[in-house]
Amino acid sequence: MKNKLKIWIMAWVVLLVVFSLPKICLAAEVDSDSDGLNDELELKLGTDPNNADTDGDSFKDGTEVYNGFNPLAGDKNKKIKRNVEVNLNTQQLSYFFNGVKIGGMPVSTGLRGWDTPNGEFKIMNKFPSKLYKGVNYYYPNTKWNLEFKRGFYLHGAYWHNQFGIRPMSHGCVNIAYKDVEKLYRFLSVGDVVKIVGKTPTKLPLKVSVNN
Ligand SMILES: [Ca+2]
Ligand SMILES: [Ca+2]
Ligand SMILES: [Ca+2]
Repeated sequence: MKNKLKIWIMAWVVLLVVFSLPKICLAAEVDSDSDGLNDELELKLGTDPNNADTDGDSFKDGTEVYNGFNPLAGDKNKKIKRNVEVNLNTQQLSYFFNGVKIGGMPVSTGLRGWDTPNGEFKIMNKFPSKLYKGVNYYYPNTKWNLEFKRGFYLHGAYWHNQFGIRPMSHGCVNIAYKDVEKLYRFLSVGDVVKIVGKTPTKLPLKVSVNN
């Protein structure tokens, strides 16, 4: 009898956990005050998940963070730390606000022999549009370019769709147009770009669904 009771209690506990799982997973997606930052991120960043404009400067928390401004500084625009990390092994880029990861995107870095350089760099220049050309390529009007080392950029690429799948470039970090503008708006000259890992050799990293 005692054992039966134990089994019943365990079954109820399992059921409870199973039914509450989707809610737990969903919490990361909930944006209670509709300010563009989910509740979980707001807790990490120290903003109020129930107030769309924590510092009352008329700009929403999410708008401030994703444009690189401090959502807690009012109109004083206190300096905050913004940085990017590109992992060559995984062909993924992550970006951080005050040490908190607030987003990521797949990329295509330099091909073997044209490897994107490892190290810690700083954004030197921002150009909304740029021409890239070489012996076998000519890409005019390329959008959203962030130079992090002389001649090396994080930039949009409209001529392929291999982001997160394989390296494609002559050393730059290629990003899909749907992702790159957000990163361009977020980063300023002087922000840190860290490149880690090694150009992968076993390819593709995942199966392409588009090509
Ligand atoms: Ca929010
Ligand atoms: Ca908020
Ligand atoms: Ca604000």
